[in-house]
Amino acid sequence: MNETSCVATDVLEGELTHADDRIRLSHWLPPRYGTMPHFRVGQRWFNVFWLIPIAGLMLIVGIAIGQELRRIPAVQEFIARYPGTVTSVPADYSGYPAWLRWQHFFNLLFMMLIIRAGIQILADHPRLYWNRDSTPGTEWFRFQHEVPRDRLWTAKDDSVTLPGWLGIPGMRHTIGLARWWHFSFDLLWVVNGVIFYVLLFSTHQCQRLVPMSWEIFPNALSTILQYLSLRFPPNDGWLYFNSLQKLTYFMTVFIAAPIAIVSGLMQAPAISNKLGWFGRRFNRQAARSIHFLILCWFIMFVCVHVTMVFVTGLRHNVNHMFAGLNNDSPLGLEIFAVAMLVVAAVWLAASPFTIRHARIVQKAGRFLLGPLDAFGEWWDVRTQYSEKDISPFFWPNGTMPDSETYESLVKTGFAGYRLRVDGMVQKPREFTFAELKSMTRQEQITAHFCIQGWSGVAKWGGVPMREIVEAVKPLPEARYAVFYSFAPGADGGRYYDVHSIDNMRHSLTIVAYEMNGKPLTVVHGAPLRLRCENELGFKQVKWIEAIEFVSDFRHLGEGQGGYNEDHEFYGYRMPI
Ligand SMILES: Nc1nc2c(c(=O)[nH]1)N[C@H]1C(S)=C(S)[C@@H](COP(=O)(O)O)O[C@H]1N2
Ligand SMILES: [Mo]
Repeated sequence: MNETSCVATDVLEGELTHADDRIRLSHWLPPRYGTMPHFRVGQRWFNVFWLIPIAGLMLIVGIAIGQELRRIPAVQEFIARYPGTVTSVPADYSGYPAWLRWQHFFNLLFMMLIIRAGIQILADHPRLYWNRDSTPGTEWFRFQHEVPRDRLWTAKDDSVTLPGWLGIPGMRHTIGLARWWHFSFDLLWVVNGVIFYVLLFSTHQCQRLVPMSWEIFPNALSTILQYLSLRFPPNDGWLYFNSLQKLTYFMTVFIAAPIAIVSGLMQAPAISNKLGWFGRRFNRQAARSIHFLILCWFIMFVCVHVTMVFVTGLRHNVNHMFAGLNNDSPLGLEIFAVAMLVVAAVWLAASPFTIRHARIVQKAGRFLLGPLDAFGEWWDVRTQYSEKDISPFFWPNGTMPDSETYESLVKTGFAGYRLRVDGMVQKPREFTFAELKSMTRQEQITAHFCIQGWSGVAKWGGVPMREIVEAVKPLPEARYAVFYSFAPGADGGRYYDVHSIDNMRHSLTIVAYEMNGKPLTVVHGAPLRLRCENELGFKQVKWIEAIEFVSDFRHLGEGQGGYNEDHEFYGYRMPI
């Protein structure tokens, strides 16, 4: 090795930049607005907001039909026979105990944050698909224009700005922060939900929510007729929910919530890639679409539920759920008002706080979720795909390299490229491109999960990382591998990312120089890019210049374990 074309990684270390602990407008992606949400039927796109007048019209016509129907004697008999409430099961007389009232409040507070952060996550790739690939034009839902074809359009370019009162924190491409909110409150919401399930079934409260007889169905139909005809059934909420209520609550608590959890987890590369056929069948895009439809259900539920609480006797309803009383006292209204003020305060503070204290949000989220991420990473990936699954389109992403060194490598077809591997190793080394290609060539067809939400299947060919690890022999203290890119990150300074050494020894971790049977293109990371299949896309460093083994990464850059971790507040471990 007498050439000196490679830079030692301690020099590269010095080139890593520090990052702000808050979001500064001048350093962030400039705002870009999308479109109104649209859904596609066949070849045509429809604005979602058309559904509002359509629903209004259907409601008006429904009321007229309901009133006509109630004139018919047979319908009157039906309603007399099935008045709407199944009382044949014993009523629960314990009213609304404190645990139930607190859990209801926490649930609504957590759901508000989860929904807002979820919409922010969606805004990072504002398109939904049913197919496994994310080919532009095949989406069924979007709030973004068509993908331009006349220029390089990365997934980051595609992200859109939201109003700060809606998304958390609203600014474009703040998915790193939105995910901490979403996942942290998911965890709290699941804990709240598990406690709720346990208490529900260890008290008589389960009788409120769980249908115990088939009579619930005719009674629910009867309730619909009564509501529609605007002659409401009596509100006996202290003792019983009517059948329609009961069914709706049951579906929300016992069907929608579990589906939300499963469809959320199925979007994780580590989990999806571990599950073999199940992960292949319920691909990430289908899981995302289902997750979104459950969001629609929750939003609809909240709208209808709140409306009904207001129009069927607000004072009594909030006395039940907020004060635990069954009388005419004003206490329920007062507690309800205070609860709503708390919700409004959290609502208003969430986005400004996140922008000002981004690093705190990241650290708090990591504190809460760190152990779960470790669990996620530990799953042993095994899902591979076949040639026919290869996606026709694979979104490009990231900031392209712009250095002269890199340009000159491109001009020579990477003939002069050398991969430097050093740090805490017994045998620091440089590998020429020819040497890398003469090592074991491993091919794998795997799914790529970008943090933003798109995915794609590609065939990758390259050198197993375990072989490189064996060649350089890391010292026992070495715990991580740092990948340095030729390219800068989005806010200047060098792109880098850190991986655990265990992941580097995994049989499916390779440094790839081929994609879909052809030499890797510049856009997708030539000459060399990482594939580590239990982590998200941003950890698959492209345009690799060097690899360094270290015992710790706190001294690198801002110390968070990678460029996007430092600058965009992502988590270092991202198996989900
Ligand atoms: N050097 C570097 N590597 C990078 C990025 C980047 O910005 N710079 N972006 C990452 C992200 S966010 C993704 S999703 C994948 C995208 O790989 P692709 O362009 O081949 O689809 O590359 C990752 N590797
Ligand atoms: Mo990504």
